[in-house]
Amino acid sequence: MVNEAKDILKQRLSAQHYERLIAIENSKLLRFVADAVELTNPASVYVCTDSPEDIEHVRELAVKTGEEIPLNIKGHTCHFDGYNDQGRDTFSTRYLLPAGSTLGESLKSVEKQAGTKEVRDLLKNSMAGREMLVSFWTLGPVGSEFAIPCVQITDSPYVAHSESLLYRPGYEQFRKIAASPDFFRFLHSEGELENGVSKKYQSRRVYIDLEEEMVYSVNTQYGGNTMGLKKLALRLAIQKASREGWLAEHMFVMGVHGPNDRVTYFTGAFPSACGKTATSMLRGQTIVGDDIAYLRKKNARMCCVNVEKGIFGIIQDVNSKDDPVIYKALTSPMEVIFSNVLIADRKPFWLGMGCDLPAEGVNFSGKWFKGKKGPEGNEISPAHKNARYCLSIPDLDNCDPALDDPQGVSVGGIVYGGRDSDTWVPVEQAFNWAEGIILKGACLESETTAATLGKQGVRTFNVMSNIDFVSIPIGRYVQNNLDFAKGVEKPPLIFSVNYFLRDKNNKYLNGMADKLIWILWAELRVHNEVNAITTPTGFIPFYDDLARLFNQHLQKDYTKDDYVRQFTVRVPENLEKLDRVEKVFTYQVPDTPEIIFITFDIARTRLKDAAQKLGEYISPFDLPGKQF
Ligand code: OXD
Ligand code: MN
Repeated sequence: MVNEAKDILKQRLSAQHYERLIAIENSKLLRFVADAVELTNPASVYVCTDSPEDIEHVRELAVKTGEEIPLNIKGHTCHFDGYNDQGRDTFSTRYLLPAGSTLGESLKSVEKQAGTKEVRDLLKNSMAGREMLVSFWTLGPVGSEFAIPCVQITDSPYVAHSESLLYRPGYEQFRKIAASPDFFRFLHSEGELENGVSKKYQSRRVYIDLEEEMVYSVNTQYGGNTMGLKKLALRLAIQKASREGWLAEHMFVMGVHGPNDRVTYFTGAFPSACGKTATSMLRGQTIVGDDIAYLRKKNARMCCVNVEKGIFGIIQDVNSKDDPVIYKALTSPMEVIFSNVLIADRKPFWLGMGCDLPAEGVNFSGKWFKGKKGPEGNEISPAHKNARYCLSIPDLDNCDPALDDPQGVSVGGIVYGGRDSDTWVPVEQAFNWAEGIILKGACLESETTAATLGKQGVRTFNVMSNIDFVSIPIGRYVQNNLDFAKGVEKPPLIFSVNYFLRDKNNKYLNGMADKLIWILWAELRVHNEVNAITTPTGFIPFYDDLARLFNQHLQKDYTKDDYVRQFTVRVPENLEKLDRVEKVFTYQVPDTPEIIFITFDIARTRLKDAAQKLGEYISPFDLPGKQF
């Protein structure tokens, strides 16, 4: 078998690229590449090492093929995905499962044999006339206990280029693991192109083989469907983590800077497009990562790393006032790939950038002018709501020094937040770890956004903000989170945050900048430096503490009226939420741990008792333990 693979590779690769592969001495890798070459039939194969010359080759190829267009600032390019290929396709992303097995109703799957045949048929000859790129990356800091080696095969230099910004190099790491079969594999082809974009988007498929730890992706270019190491690897990692006793989460990691130069590390799970990147980039704080974290227990502490080293972030609403660090990066000479923005005069424009947009240019629909209508008759917006930027964190002014620490950082606090217009208060600490996991993480609901294809604004259950990526039965996934605190001396405190709370007139109750205050308050709680008010749902801040923090960090007068509007406990909405989420667990999660239902009952009783004494809408000033 290996010899057969070697023969194929020898025939199809130049001596230089054949040698690069053979130098790794891994038969599983050789078979994977040989199979992909035979299946997709590329005109040539380029095996990338970690050298700057190889990354330069990929960068140049992206421009030569037209997948990226150079912009007016050095290092900046722009890529467009097809009109119908602007987000993660959660419908066509499926697990390949042997007949008769299931991961639970809510996780989409396809029978393995038939699904594998289907996607391989779509991949047949898909790279004809194009160069296949074989690149090696590492999830997590190179050489650390957290690290997982990965190999990505793609015919899209845009995908390989983006990954060079987002992930740590892995070729030398592969040489070190030698014959080990323990790595993730990704095979992607954009398929037939028309005007530079995937033509057969209706045959877009992203199929995940959990047993083989490999993913096929075809007829798509959008990063979330094609960059294997991002959300596709997260699915593989969740299963691996469950087997091995660690966690893979959809979480940022940031250094929160408290008094006297103290830095406390927080992780935060938010569904896509709900403020996760903006939180990790808060003014005065430092970023380790904005999207995916691996957590392990070490010496009775919970430690975590950023799986990535870059950001593939949503660009809408990034402006000099609200996101000064990113805005500066996006307007300075450094490597940035913009995608699906509006280009005019070789400059990128996006929604919410803080200036008027030009009336014409080029966007994801091709040549664009104000008033242009799409096939469904709606006006096409100048830039897509899910337009993105891709850059490397070490290029940012606020990069945390622990980004590449092989030990990871010790976690002090965890925040969960969704797009919630009417229930949760802006910040609240859970009473303990189990309540935090169950009533904050496992109860997350959010309104759908442009990060995924389909209707926006629909309130959906999104356990730990990981619902799109969970690859094990959901009950077991929650239980793994509950169990993770065992043996940890001081488990991180768990908080919920809500940046999207509105009043009866649908007006947001908070400004964009306010999130800094919630995070700084949480940091003080981790160190026991502020007291809190006990509510039926958790601990909330005292008014005086918030007023001081608003004044000190935002130079803003925080009024008692604002406080009451934001922190009033909304009993009916909280009860409705418990009922909604309980229904999901009851009907869609057959392996729900009993502790979830018990905890829901306890929370319900607390809410009802409080309502009886204090009414359905309880001002924080009416709650016990108040101090002014
Ligand atoms: C992302 C997403 O790109 O979650 O991070 O969609
Ligand atoms: Mn994400």
